Amino acid sequence: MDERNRPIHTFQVCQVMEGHQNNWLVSEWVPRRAAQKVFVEVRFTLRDCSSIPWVGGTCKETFNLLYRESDAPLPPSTSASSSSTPATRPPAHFAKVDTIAADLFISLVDTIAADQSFTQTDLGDRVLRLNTEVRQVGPLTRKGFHLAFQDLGACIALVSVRVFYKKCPSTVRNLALFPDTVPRGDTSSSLVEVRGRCLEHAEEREEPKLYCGVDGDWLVPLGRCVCSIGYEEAHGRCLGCNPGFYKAFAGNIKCSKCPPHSSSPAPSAPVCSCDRGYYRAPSDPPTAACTRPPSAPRDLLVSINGSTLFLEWAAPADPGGRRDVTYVVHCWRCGGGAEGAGQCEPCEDDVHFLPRPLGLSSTRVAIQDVLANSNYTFQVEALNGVSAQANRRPAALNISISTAPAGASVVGLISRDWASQTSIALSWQEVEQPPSPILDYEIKYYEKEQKHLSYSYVRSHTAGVVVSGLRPSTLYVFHVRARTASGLSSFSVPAEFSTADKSPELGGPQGSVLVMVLAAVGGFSLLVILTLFLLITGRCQWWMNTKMKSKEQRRSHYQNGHVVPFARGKTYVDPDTYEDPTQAVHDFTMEIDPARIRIERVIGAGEFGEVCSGRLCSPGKQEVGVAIKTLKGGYTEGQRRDFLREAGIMGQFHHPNIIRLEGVVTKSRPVMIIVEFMQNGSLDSFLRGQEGRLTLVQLVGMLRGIASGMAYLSDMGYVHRDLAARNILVDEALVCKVSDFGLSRVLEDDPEASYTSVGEKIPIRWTAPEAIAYRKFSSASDAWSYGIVMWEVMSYGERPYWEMSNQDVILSIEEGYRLPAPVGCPLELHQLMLHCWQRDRRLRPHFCDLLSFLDKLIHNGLSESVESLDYPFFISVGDWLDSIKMSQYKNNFIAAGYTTLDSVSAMSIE
Ligand code: ACK
Repeated sequence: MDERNRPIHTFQVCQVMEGHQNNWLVSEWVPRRAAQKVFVEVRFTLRDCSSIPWVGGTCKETFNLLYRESDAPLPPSTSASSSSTPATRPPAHFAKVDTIAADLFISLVDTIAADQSFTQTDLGDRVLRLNTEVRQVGPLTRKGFHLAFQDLGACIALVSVRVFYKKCPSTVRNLALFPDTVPRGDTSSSLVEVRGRCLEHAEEREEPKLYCGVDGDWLVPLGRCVCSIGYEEAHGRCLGCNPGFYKAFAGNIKCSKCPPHSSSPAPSAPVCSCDRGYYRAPSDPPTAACTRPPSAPRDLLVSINGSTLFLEWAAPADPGGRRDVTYVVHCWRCGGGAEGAGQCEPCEDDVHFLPRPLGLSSTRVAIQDVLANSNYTFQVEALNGVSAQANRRPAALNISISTAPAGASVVGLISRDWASQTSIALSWQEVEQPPSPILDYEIKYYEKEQKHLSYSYVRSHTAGVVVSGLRPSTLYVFHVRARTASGLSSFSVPAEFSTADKSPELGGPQGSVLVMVLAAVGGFSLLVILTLFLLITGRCQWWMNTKMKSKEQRRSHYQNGHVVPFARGKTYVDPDTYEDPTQAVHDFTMEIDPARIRIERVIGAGEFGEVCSGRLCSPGKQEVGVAIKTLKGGYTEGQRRDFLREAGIMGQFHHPNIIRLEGVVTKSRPVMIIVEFMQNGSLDSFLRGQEGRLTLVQLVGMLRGIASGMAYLSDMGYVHRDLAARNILVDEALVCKVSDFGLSRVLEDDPEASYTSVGEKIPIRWTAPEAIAYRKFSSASDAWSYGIVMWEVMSYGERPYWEMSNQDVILSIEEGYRLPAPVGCPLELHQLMLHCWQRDRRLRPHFCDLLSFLDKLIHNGLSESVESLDYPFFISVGDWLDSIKMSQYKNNFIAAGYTTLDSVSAMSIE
């Protein structure tokens, strides 16, 4: 009976009175199955020896647990003695698991009964206690094993033996199924990593994993599966969405009700299909409601102003449930007068829509260039994102209008004034009495050979135009028509003209030896006439020519590239052309007695020696402040010549914006060059110290001064070659003067002259590409440098191209990059810089043009100058686009109505 008096079967032994006991009980063969390690739970009772009267030292209080692995049951003889016939010999090859003792013995409070039986119920005051002990056996590798219990003389009853192993049971976690897993059997406690498999209608998000611990517990869940589209999670499984619901994305989200105007009759719908007459645009998400095309636009109105029509309408009453309504405008012209009436032709290609005819999001459009005396019909269609899917014409509204009759053709015969390789100048005659005032002319042209490729357009306010950006040696066809208040006239009779031939050996704009020779002869004749004239009049106001040149003269001067000024007064003489260069110093400078000079302090270091400030006294005159450039001792004759060379050049110039030479000291030591003192030093460092403190008028005034000095130099045929803010000096009244004539060379008497020299250091950031590439220095390359000086001034002495390397500067210029407008720099000044930085040097402005532009800018008042300025350098928007390497946009600009630079300057970001 157990402790609760239930009958139990036991194996028992109690040979405590006899010595040398060795009794064995061996189990049946136990198959191992998946176990690597098994647990053996033994329940038993054991009497303590002291409770048994008269027992000696032979009594034991423990027994041994043993096991033996085998792939099949052992034969009975080996396996054990039977319970009926105790074995005298212990079974072979059993390994000991442990010696087991009882935790709790039967406690005796009275004398024990004589027969020693544990099965007796009448134990009086004795309390029977069952012991439970668990031992681990393993790791096991064979197919099964026997257990054995060895008694060496104890009084013991074995009540039960339970053999088991532990496993992590199959489970579902995060919608993944994990199979039964047996923990590792070795002694290490490392976990078994198990990969889960997603349940039906679920898909893997991150690899699902669990770890099986030694005690059969699942640990550390990782990754997960989610329900596929059309399925949602319920009770740890993925179930299909009900009809009327959908789920468009895999994930742990619920099915959603179908959006408006859609349905899902079957379960597990990934998306709801649109009801009849409703659609989804390709870009609409499945969550979006189904929509339909809009109704027609409303209240279409048309008005006319000159040759421009304006259409306006109201948005459709029903946008179809969408916000992406756009409009398309179709145009038909149905002839004018009696003879053309009734015949209608599409006219989208003949007129210009502003902003465009298709994809309009606003409810208005302007239509330019409508013909006079015509009937136009316009149709405005409303579209939205699903119009393309609705297999029917968009809802539309029509309106018609007749334009007033225009006068007769107003453009006479077109003639060619001149042609260069890339430009052709045209003019034509207006008919005597145009029916209504001519607003401007539209010139259409194309390459004759490629007629069908594309047309280009330019506009002109006068009866002439220079069409530029053309290809050399190419025949072009030109048509001209006038725009009057009552519409466009028809095109003139076409005229065909060719651009000049390319002549790479000469490289001049005219490109022909003949023209060069003629130009030289003409220039010489002009010089002779001018000399005679000057002799007669005795006046030498040569520079007045520049100022008095009419705008037309300047323009033709510009159009023909950089030609030498029409009338030149004095020409610069290069000291190097003297047989003895020191003679030039005598001719152009004044020797000063060093006693008249008082050196006060050193203000800097020049190339040849120190630069000092001091005073110069002249008899009968006030003392003046001077800067004194010295030639340091130990110089060579060559250094002396180079040093004085600058004085020989400077002495030839007399202009308020050129540093004034007071004289030289050559007959005593140290050799000195004395120039006027400029209180604010060099322009670059001056600007850096003034950041943000000068007004726009002051900055532009400084630029004007530099342009004036440079105009003087270029008129004298002098090329500076090192024009940069560091070589401009500033006096106390902020007057800027060009200085540093060390690098300068003469511009020879050739109209196109600029020459190539070799092996000189070049200030890359300030120098024009052709001067860098093949030393082609000219007034046009000085104009490039002037653009850089403008940028330096407007950015308060910032380094051009910042920290870019010289090589990168060269490459980026080559690729068309140009410095952007400095902060706060007016648009027109930046445009002027861009104009100076045109790749084709012939297109760069002359200094006299720069000067007159800046004068205008100053006189028109800088603040409101944008509206009031015209752009004397750019003949057309096309020229300007050419200059900034955006020629491909010419037609877009013209089509959008940006035909003047004024209108371009007023353009908004939109
Ligand atoms: O930037 P700065 O003060 O201006 O430092 C240089 C330095 O001498 C070396 O060239 C200054 N400098 C040169 N010529 C003159 C001048 N005519 N008047 C005043 N400073 C001058 C220049």
